[in-house]
Amino acid sequence: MPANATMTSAKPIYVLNGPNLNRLGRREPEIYGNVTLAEIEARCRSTAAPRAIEFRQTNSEAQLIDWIHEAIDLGSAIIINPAAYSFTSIAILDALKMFSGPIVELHISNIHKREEHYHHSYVSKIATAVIAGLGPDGYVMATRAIIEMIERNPRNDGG
Ligand code: CA2
Repeated sequence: MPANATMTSAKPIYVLNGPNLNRLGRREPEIYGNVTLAEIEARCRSTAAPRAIEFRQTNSEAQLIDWIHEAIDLGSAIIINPAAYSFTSIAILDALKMFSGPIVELHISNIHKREEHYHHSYVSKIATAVIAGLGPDGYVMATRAIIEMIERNPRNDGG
C-alpha cells in the first residue's frame, strides 16, 4: 500500500495453524527450524502492519473449521498450515471452498521431499498458492504475498 494511502479495511488476515505446530522450535529442528510459533507470529505481525493478523493454532480439526468459518465472515485472506490435516481432511477442504478471498497453503518443510503420506494435500486443490520448504521464513513470504493479492483485488479487503 502506498505510504499516503488510507486503509479502508478493518478485515484481518487469518493465519491458521494445525496440529503439533505449538511444539515448533523444540524438536526436529533439522526439519522445522528452531524458531517457535510465537516468534513466527511476531514476524507475521510486523510484516503485515498496519494490517491486523488473527494468528491461531489448534490441535483440533473442528476448531480449525470453526476458525475458517469465522474468516469467511470477517477475514480478508487466509494463510493456513493445516499440518497433518492437509492429507486427511475433506471437511477442511469443504470449509475453505466457501472462502472467496485468497488462500495460501503453507508448509515449513518441503512435503514433496518427505515420505509418501505427506505428498497429497487436499487443501492444495483449492489454495490460491502453496508455499513449502522455505522454513519458518515461509510465513513472512506468505504474508507479503497475500497482502499483494488483497491489494490487487480490493474487494477482498472489505474497503
Ligand atoms: O512442514 C510443515 O509445515 C508441515 O505442515 C508440518 C506438519 C506435517 O504433518 C506436514 O507434513 C508438514 C507436522 C507439524 C509437526 O510439528 C512439529 C513441531 C515440532 C516438532 C516436531 C513436529
